[in-house]
Amino acid sequence: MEDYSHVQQPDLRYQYQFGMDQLDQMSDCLETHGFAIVKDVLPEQMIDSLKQAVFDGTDPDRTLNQGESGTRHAWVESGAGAWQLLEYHPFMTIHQHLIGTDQVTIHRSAAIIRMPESSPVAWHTDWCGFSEEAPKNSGDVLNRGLWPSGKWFYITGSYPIHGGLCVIEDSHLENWSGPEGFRLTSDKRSFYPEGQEEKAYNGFDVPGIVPLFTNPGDMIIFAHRTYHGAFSNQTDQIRLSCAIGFRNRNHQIDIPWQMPEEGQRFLAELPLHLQRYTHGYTSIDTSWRG
Ligand SMILES: O=C(O)CCC(=O)C(=O)O
Repeated sequence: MEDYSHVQQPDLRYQYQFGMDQLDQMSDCLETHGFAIVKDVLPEQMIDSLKQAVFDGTDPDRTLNQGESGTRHAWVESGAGAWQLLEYHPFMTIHQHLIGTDQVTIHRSAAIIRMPESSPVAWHTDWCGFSEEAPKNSGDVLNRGLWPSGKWFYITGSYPIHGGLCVIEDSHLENWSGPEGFRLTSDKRSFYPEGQEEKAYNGFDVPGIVPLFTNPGDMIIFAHRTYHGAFSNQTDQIRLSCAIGFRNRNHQIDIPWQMPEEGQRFLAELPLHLQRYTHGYTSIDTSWRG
């Protein structure tokens, strides 16, 4: 296990944590620094039911072992446990503020379980818009927009020894060329130490790193280009996180895959009053290759 004792909570050189009544400042911070945290979005009882929904959608039979991680793509399709977020006004208010309209559609969603001793997640950007080639996989099709990419709840908290998230300040800027002492990989999706093999870096001794320290009800937001990674989970507590993200529903995406059965079931079963969030819903087929 790596030693994260050197990774401290950053001094608040700039304010990056906001209340629900400061959403304009949240957007300014996101634009300026590439990330922001909204404090106390979720009430206590919702945090507990979301934990259950993350297990139900990601590892219903609880088969994950020590050291493993599990991701459920299109977690919103897993059922009512996830849909409670769509019913929750403060959650939708934040998203509508971020997208700049109430005419939003569900874009992507996911839940992640990271067991004790699970490995770190190497530094990367989710954005695939650097490439001018035809998309090669589902992420490449869906991650080309200019709206925020991360919109996570780390519902067991985010902090370094618990597999928390970290971002690199200013890495959302168009001319960002990697941390000092590092080079961007040729696809620009990650970086590696100068003079070493070109391979996504998973160390945390990186200039500009901002480890995120959040409570279970806080929402972590980052911009489409922001480079991020996650520490290994060195606690004996399972780490849980989930997210549902939106795009402006006028932004149509032509999907090259057939709507998977689970996506079809979701569209049919979602209560009528929530179907305003599924115009142009794409679902995802992670096995699709272009
Ligand atoms: O928290 C994690 O385990 C990783 C999250 C991540 O890499 C992502 O949002 O792309």
